[in-house]
Amino acid sequence: MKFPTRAIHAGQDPDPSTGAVIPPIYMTSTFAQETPGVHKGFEYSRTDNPTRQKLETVLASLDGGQHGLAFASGNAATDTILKLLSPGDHVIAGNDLYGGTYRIFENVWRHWGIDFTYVDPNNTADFKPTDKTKLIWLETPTNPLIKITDIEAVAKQKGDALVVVDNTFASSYLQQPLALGADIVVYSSTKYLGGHSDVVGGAVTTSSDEIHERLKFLQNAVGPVPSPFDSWLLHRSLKTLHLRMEAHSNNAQAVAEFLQGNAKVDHVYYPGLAHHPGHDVAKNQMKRFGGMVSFELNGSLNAFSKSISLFTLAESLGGIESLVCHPSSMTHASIPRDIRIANGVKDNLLRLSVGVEDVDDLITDLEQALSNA
Ligand code: P1T
Repeated sequence: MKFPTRAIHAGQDPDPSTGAVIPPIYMTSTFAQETPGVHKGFEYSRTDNPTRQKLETVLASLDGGQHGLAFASGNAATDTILKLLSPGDHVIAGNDLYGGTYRIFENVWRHWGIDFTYVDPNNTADFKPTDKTKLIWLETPTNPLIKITDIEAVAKQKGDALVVVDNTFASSYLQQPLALGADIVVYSSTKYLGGHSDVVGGAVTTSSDEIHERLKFLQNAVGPVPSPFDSWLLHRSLKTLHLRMEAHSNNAQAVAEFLQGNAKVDHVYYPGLAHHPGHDVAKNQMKRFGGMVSFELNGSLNAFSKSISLFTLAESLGGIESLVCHPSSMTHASIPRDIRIANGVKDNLLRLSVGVEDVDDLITDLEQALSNA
């Protein structure tokens, strides 16, 4: 079955006891047992919950994977994957990635003896593992510079290391990392999967039974699980993912082209623009170029922020409403300034999460805010 059909039907059979077309939210922490160990498949909601299980079914299906796991946040999902490692192991990651991921790597896991090396996301050869490399961590498109890494090329040279792809910016609809050779896909489902800025969540998919067993063990043993209500909200959102991603991509392309010609804009980062260094790779590995556009402002940041009205100044991304973020003071403030600047995240960089409002209204708003900047 094709993607939209799976998005709407996977894990969504009508409720057998009542016929409800939308299965109810199983808002329960525990489940009755007839005699010890005799039950209907569920014991305790940290271990498993029917609403979460339905979400995990559709997550796996949309990624073309065998298994899906839902987490309480994207960071919780990232942290759980890192628990697959042992002291002395080495990770290679791109040098442009979400500030919170960098913070988990450097301020949580380095302390436990994991070594991290950061390389140029554009350069496949830099991701070649050493003997100690156990994970290759790709974020593509990257946050916030929207760089593109060739997943298939990195997977071909991975040796014994596992390739993890943070697919948050693309979503399952635009990019299928498992089919390109990745072992694990991770999401902040707070973003496009959720799509309405009303839920924080994370997700992991894989086709490996062994990896799934280890992550499922950690999910239960440590407990970073989403509530039944959050699981239900996410499942509802996934049914329109394909429609939203098409609309985000259309709007972002138009916004990027508009920004490119504006005197108050120094540089535009969007893989749908022909000058973008990752344009050709993105064309191959993504269905569309997505909804995230970054640019360097040649003007007053404060005046721009005060003038812009349809784009809300806020962290996060991927919702139907447009947001603007200043990475150096917001999402990437946990990266030391010298490292951030060396990696190309300048103080005048702004990141747009282009929503699905009318695109002419979005461009009119940007035009007036830039003229005031
Ligand atoms: O916020 P949380 O659901 O825990 O997800 C973390 C995360 C993981 N990976 C990527 C690529 C992300 O962008 C994020 C979260 N990012 C933001 C909050 C942001 O505004 O960039």
